[in-house]
Amino acid sequence: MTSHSADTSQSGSIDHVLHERRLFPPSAEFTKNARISSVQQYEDMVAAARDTRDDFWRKEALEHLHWFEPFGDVCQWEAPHAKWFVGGKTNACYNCVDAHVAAGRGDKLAIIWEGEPGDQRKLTYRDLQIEVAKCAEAFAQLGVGQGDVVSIYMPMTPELAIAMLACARIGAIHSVIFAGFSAESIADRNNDASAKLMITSDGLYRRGKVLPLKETVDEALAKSTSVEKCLVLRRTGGEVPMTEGRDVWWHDVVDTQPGELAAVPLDSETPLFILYTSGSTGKPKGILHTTAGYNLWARRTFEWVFDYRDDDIYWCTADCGWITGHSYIVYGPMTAGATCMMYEGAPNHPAEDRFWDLVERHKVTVLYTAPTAVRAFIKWGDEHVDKHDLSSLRLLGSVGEGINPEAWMWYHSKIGGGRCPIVDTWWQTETGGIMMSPLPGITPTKPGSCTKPLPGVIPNIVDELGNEVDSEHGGKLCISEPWPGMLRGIWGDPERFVEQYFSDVPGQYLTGDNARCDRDGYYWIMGRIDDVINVSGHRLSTIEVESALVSHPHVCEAAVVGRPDDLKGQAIAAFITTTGRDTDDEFLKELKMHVRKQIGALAQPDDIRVTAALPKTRSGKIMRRLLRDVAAGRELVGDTSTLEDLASISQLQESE
Ligand code: 6R9
Repeated sequence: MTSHSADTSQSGSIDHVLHERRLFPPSAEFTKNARISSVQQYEDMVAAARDTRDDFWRKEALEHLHWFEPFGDVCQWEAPHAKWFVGGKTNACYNCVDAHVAAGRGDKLAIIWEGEPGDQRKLTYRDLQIEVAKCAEAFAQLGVGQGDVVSIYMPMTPELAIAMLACARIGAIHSVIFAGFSAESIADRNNDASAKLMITSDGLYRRGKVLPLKETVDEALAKSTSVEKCLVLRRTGGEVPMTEGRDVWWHDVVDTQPGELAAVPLDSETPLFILYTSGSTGKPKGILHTTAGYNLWARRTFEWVFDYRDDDIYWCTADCGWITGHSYIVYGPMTAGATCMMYEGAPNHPAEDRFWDLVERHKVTVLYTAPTAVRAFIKWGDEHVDKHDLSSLRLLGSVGEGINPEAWMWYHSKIGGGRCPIVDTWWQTETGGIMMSPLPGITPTKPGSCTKPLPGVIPNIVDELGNEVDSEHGGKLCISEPWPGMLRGIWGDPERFVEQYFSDVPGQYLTGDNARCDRDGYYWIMGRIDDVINVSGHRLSTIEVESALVSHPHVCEAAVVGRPDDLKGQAIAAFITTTGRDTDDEFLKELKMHVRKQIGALAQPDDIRVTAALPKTRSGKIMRRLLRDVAAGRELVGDTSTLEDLASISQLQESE
């Protein structure tokens, strides 16, 4: 291991992250072959993107996207509204698929897929082109055209990527909904986006069981006012109800098409997709990304950060229901022409070594996963890793939350054999792609830091009032200049877009994260500034969960906070007051199921505590800070003088 260790005895709590000083430079071997192989090269790119922004991105766009018609202005920026590659015509599906076939690379594998039961499929870029064209042809037959919204609620099968790309092919807008969300959540998203078509499957495999999807979709469609048709993929072969006139099978309407429809030239700013994510209010917001800028950002950040090589077998373990799956399973790697692994199921089925078995058998070279998964692997024990030959790996990535130094060290030594650089990538649904990350050939890494901004990203740390602060001290993280992959809006809510992201510091994008920057210019993300919690790398707003709890007839009031959890990063702790009904274990179980039904399994509270009253300030605000301490089992700290009901706090502590 190439550790320049200043102090290797530290463990990795938040405090320790602040004192983390270990430095891991890339090996000379890695640097020699890397795409970006000198600090000078990086600094030149950073300077060019900053000082001659339009020239830099003009060149990038001309080299790395296909243009049916040339663009004029590179960037029109009237904060907070950006237009990139103005007036040009391109197509994200063409860039991902057809461009490779046209360039004689049609035989290259695009997707190596494995289902949870062990079934396998391999699709070349040419295969993908035909499948995507068929799917787009079926869309036309189902009355879906440019500008229509298509909701996708599917397992991680190739058809999920095919459906996304088919939308891009004709200018329909996809809205992928993670296949763990409830019928309520699907209906909310369908209605908010006025989705016209819904795509799903009979079910999916998870930990050896078949989970039904179609039934959930049926329940959602009963409440979705705009959806006209439902396209159903047969995955598990289970019996599912089909509604006459509305539901059609994939094998009937997609597989029977000729597969010839060409990609439609689309204006650069054509909406590509909506992806719902949690903000600080209860209502998830539909983050809007458009075609050219997003596509370029996804491709270039993929190539830079993952040091992409033609012979890589790249595996991002995310689900396409999240932004990571959009940018780093589909749009980034496919535009680059990479061979992508895709896996349907759980990491511990049939046993805890499934990932390592996949890496060994498919000779995965680049692995991109989340800290919550790394923590689970640590818990399951090294023996599952030791059984497998992981020598094909050359680079490891992390995303979703900060990676604790212990998890970083384990990932580095146990999975990476001490030889693979780790890229800890910081970014968001809104940013479209990675914003800060080590470049694996040049950046010495510090466990727990996402290191430095990529070319074109200008971070700025401000205080409560929006004034620039000493960045070593830390503050709110903003991005002060536009970048091609930035969100273009919140679907149907232009005011919220401005208010949420661009009003704290006018003209600058507010990320919602706190960060500090150390003397070496390394950034450390310190967590959210708002009421968003991060459960296993998934964003949830506390209010969303509170609203679900309060919608139960026997819950009067609810306060939800995150508490530290070894595996999930944060677990959900709920405090409630009730109508006085018997609050036994049965009731708490019922409440957990209720939240599950309202939002989905990932929002189910880990603990629910019933209390006579919630601690509030005199102005009636719930004192979340105190509840966070109670939930974490910490001594109460800070000022409690404004507490309306001190008794409620002591009662909460007793009930632990
Ligand atoms: C890509 C993705 C975004 C929020 C973000 C931040 C947290 C993501 C991180 C990280 C520290 C990292 N986050 N990556 N925090 N280090 N490497 O996860 O998007 O689901 O929108 O979540 O996740 O708090 O603001 P999204």
